[in-house]
Amino acid sequence: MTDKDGKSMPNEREPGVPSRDAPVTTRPKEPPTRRAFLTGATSLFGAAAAHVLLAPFLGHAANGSGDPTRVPGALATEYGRRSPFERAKRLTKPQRSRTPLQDLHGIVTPSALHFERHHNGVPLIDPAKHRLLVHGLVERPLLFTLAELKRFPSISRLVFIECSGNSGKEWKGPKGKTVQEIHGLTSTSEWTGVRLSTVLSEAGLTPGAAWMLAEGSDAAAMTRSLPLNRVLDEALLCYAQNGEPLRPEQGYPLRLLVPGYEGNTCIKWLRRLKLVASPMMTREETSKYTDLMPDGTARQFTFDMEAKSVITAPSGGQRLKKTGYVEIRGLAWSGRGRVEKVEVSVDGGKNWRTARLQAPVLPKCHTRFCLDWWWDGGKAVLQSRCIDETGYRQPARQDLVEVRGTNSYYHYNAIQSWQIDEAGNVRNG
Ligand SMILES: Nc1nc2c(c(=O)[nH]1)N[C@H]1C(S)=C(S)[C@@H](COP(=O)(O)O)O[C@H]1N2
Ligand SMILES: [Mo]
Repeated sequence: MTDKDGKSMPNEREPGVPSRDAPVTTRPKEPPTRRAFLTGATSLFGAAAAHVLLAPFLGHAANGSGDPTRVPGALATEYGRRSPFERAKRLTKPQRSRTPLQDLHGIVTPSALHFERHHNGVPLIDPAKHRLLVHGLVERPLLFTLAELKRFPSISRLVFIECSGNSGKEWKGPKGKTVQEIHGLTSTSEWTGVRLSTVLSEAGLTPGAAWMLAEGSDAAAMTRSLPLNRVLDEALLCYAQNGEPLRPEQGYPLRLLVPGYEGNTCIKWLRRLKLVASPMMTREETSKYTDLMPDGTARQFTFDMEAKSVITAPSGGQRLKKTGYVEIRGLAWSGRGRVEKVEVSVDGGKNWRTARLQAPVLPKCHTRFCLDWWWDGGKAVLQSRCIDETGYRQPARQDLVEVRGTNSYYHYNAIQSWQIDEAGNVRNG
């Protein structure tokens, strides 16, 4: 097909030629026009979205028969897209967005749906100009380009990140509506980079180097101090996520990843590591990321994300439409290591059954669990609890509050309850 200037129009194709054994009469006499098609599509996808999302599939649409075997499909693309029928999206606020956990399968979060938390926006950084400075208590202060960092031996690991503020509003009681709204500040990616220990051994630590300040090159210039003896074995300087360079939102072109630690330690847009003798007591580790205890003291440097789990289906805001078989599905994780076991209750914690864990079960990584259930149409309260390889068991809300009080905002990992009523509606409770 050509337009009026005679140029070929790759997105608009002839209606399909029927296959040999298909009756010719099924071919529409008058295929709907592109305009008519878009009008129809508009009701499904919205005006602006219809043009963008469906443009590659116009050949199909013009065919009008609804039979995808009767017309050649969309052409190959340089950078892929999802089906225009799929609508899962992040729940955004200006400086954060939440992963739609209820819509995901397995353990990997698609990069485009990884949660985001930035303290002052996402910077635009030219990787060719980006540098990492390593200085302080080192024998040789060094300035690295990205190309130099990529030359070092690489390592890839599937690891979750969780913001320590995830589910923080639940300290005051059940507040959020959906699993995305309550627990969506956690995601899992395969991260690739160079070990922190590799880079630090190039610089050479001098005696007395016990902590490390990490700094980002965003408008917040976010910083955290980290204890070297805890992070040296595992921390990575990452330049890739799920097989491609980091997304800008995840710290392009370089981020720190401290597996199992609270998300804010994973400094994005990383530009500086300073080796020091003791923590620098920056704004983020004094006014911000501390936990106020019932006696008025504040716990500081509570880095580890304790074991947690949540049922993602059925979950808040959803409705069970039929009685009978339901696969209860969820995610469990621990910043201390592997998930050992997940137990699920359908009666508000009176009885517990052991859930199936889907392989792979990796340390400091989301783990998918499932349980067969028959819903009889009655009321139910769904809960899950994670037990990690250290033997730690995710606490009930009252047990957590007994120890921590309700002054805290960060590090809320209590058991989530989903109430189901006789109509099948699922609510936080
Ligand atoms: N430079 C910089 N690094 C940062 C932040 C930031 O605002 N600036 N936010 C932190 C917080 S609070 C979290 S929870 C994680 C979120 O990582 P993500 O946006 O890739 O999910 O990044 C951390 N690293
Ligand atoms: Mo965070």
